[in-house]
Amino acid sequence: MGLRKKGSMLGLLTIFLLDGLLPSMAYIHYYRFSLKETNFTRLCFTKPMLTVNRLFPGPTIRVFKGEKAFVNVRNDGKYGVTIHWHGVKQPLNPWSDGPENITQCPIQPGQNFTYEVIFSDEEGTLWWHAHSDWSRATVHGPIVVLPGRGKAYPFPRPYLETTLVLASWFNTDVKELIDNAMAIGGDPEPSDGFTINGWPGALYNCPNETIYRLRVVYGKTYLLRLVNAIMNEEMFFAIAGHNFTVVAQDGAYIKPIPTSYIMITPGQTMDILLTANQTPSYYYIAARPFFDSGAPFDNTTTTAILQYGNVIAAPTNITLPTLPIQTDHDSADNFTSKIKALASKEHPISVPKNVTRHVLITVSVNQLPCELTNGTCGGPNGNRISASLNNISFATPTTDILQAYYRSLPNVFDNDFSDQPPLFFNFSGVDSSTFLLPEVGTKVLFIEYGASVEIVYQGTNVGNPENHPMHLHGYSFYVVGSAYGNWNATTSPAIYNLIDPPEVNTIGVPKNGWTAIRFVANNPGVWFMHCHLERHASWGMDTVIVVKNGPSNGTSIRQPPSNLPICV
Ligand SMILES: *[C@@H]1O[C@H](CO)[C@@H](O)[C@H](O)[C@H]1NC(C)=O
Ligand SMILES: *[C@@H]1O[C@H](CO)[C@@H](O)[C@H](O)[C@H]1NC(C)=O
Ligand SMILES: *[C@@H]1O[C@H](CO)[C@@H](O)[C@H](O)[C@H]1NC(C)=O
Ligand SMILES: *[C@@H]1O[C@H](CO)[C@@H](O)[C@H](O)[C@H]1NC(C)=O
Ligand SMILES: *[C@@H]1O[C@H](CO)[C@@H](O)[C@H](O)[C@H]1NC(C)=O
Ligand SMILES: *[C@@H]1O[C@H](CO)[C@@H](O)[C@H](O)[C@H]1NC(C)=O
Ligand SMILES: *[C@@H]1O[C@H](CO)[C@@H](O)[C@H](O)[C@H]1NC(C)=O
Ligand SMILES: *[C@@H]1O[C@H](CO)[C@@H](O)[C@H](O)[C@H]1NC(C)=O
Ligand SMILES: *[C@@H]1O[C@H](CO)[C@@H](O)[C@H](O)[C@H]1NC(C)=O
Ligand SMILES: *[C@@H]1O[C@H](CO)[C@@H](O)[C@H](O)[C@H]1NC(C)=O
Ligand SMILES: *[C@@H]1O[C@H](CO)[C@@H](O)[C@H](O)[C@H]1NC(C)=O
Ligand SMILES: *[C@@H]1O[C@H](CO)[C@@H](O)[C@H](O)[C@H]1NC(C)=O
Ligand SMILES: [Cu+2]
Repeated sequence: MGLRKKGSMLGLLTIFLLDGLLPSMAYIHYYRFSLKETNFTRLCFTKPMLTVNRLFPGPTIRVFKGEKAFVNVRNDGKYGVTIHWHGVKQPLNPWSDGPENITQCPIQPGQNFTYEVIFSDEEGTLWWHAHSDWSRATVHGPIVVLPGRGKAYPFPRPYLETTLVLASWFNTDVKELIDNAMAIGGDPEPSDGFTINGWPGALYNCPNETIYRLRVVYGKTYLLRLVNAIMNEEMFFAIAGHNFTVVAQDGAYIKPIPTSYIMITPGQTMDILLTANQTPSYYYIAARPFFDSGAPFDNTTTTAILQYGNVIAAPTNITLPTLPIQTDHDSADNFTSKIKALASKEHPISVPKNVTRHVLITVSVNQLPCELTNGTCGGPNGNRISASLNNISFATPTTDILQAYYRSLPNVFDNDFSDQPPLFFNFSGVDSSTFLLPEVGTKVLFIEYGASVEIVYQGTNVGNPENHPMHLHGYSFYVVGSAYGNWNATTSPAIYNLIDPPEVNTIGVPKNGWTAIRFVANNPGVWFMHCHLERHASWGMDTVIVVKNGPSNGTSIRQPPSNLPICV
């Protein structure tokens, strides 16, 4: 289970053979994903779970910058599934983006669909995951985007590189778990543990074999591509006895950050350079939640072992790293605030300076009246838990919005998601009742092609406020500002960073605070925008932006593929 040599793909032979069979199409990659229920015994017990190619985490997609991958997904599971290519912009091609009933209907059991995954300016680590009910818990894997062919990293070439995927482990069927929670309107049970590359580690009641080992050679530097595929918790991550340097986030380079820990939210990826220069021994790599709300969460710690290859006997005592305590938002913020775009000559950025479309979106967890006829709901005061953006709790339609928009089908969505919350009050103050009751609807935000957009996400003190990792499909965006309290149109822009803001696809909005993002709406399509905490997304903390077509064919949504699973 050591580091894999760059380019050698142990265990992924079928996939890469296919790739290798087509040398004449060097810049197009072909993958086959076979979704099946698989029995896993490595996690303390046997449990059937849905996996891709019997792997957990699933296979790695590897491309060079700007290339293309065709991924044939064949579903032999029990339920319909879709796959999303998280952080891949898919220029003009929302048809392959994946979220259920937003850009397509699910691939039904026995069916298959070929996604065309179009890379453009992404470079670094991204990931793919299922985007239907909670199947992403087990259906996910890394995407590695290498520098363009013949190009180098903007840091010394590492000796070797590997991926590290953080995931949630549920000792139950995740679809039943969320379906039951939604049926009674309560908080779903937290996961039973976390894993690193599919292994929970030493701190669970498991046999000692259930740990991922990263073997290193003294003196060498390793590139660790970290993916947070966890369902409901943001995570602190550290390596005992070692500092490391973060060099990229969400498929874009950042100014190197030397640090002893990171905070990474679900949906985010971080590329880390680790030099094995400490006393040769065994060291724990560990991750546990950053969770600053009163809601229930999985308060366990997952570990892997960093093992110097020339150490023969396992020491009896292996040191754990010091991780910030779970509620330590200072430590979370201190790390996050250090992240700046690399913004070099080779990797320039282009932050919109002249905003033409201002959008303010409140982010809340709230409540709806119970609809059960035979009992009370599982939320506070017997209500049903809900979540909203601009106090609208998103209702997933039964016809996909992309289809409805492209073919002008009526009664699928409303085009009146507002640029402002319906009401202004002291969002982050003590009044937590104003947005307690949201409106339910399928409202989408229309944006003109080419607009320079600023979206301010404003956290509210409703329900259990917490840090929300907001994710936007079809784009990456610049995080120009973030602070606690209420965003103020006069004073807040004064603290914006328009020089080297990080360019990401997922950003944590601080509890009772705000985060401002900017992007140019140059990718027409129907793009989902949602909290990447899965229970919040299930409760309605979602919306859709529709970026209209530009003036030409080359600035317009492509034709749909002929075999797209459509909603019937
Ligand atoms: C998984 O294991 C259970 C019990 O051990 C068995 O009944 C089931 O058939 C197995 N499923 C698969 C897909 O192998
Ligand atoms: C995919 O579906 C098509 C029909 O839509 C079928 O002809 C083809 O054999 C299927 N491929 C796989 C790998 O299941
Ligand atoms: C598991 O632990 C036992 C004793 O505690 C040890 O002999 C064995 O080598 C360990 N196995 C692994 C894979 O570490
Ligand atoms: C890690 O960095 C801290 C300062 O941030 C320093 O005090 C500590 O000695 C460093 N640890 C190692 C192992 O280099
Ligand atoms: C998490 O668990 C630890 C014990 O492992 C406990 O000390 C701590 O209070 C718990 N934190 C929360 C927020 O529940
Ligand atoms: C392991 O660590 C504990 C506490 O740090 C210490 O008491 C014990 O002697 C150590 N055992 C060995 C074999 O080093
Ligand atoms: C965060 O950074 C500030 C300023 O650098 C420092 O005073 C504070 O101690 C740090 N907090 C934590 C928890 O590291
Ligand atoms: C900013 O955008 C507005 C609206 O499109 C336009 O009228 C104005 O000229 C622009 N200003 C600059 C400095 O580009
Ligand atoms: C209420 O009715 C539903 C079916 O409509 C059933 O699944 C559920 O168990 C019932 N709950 C109680 C508390 O009786
Ligand atoms: C998606 O639409 C189908 C009908 O086309 C419906 O059965 C399914 O429940 C919808 N999914 C969600 C998450 O609402
Ligand atoms: C924004 O800040 C200015 C200057 O401090 C203040 O006058 C104004 O009332 C604030 N606006 C809101 C909506 O709080
Ligand atoms: C429109 O653009 C697509 C690529 O997005 C291309 O395949 C097609 O040929 C173009 N059509 C015309 C009429 O230019
Ligand atoms: Cu959230």
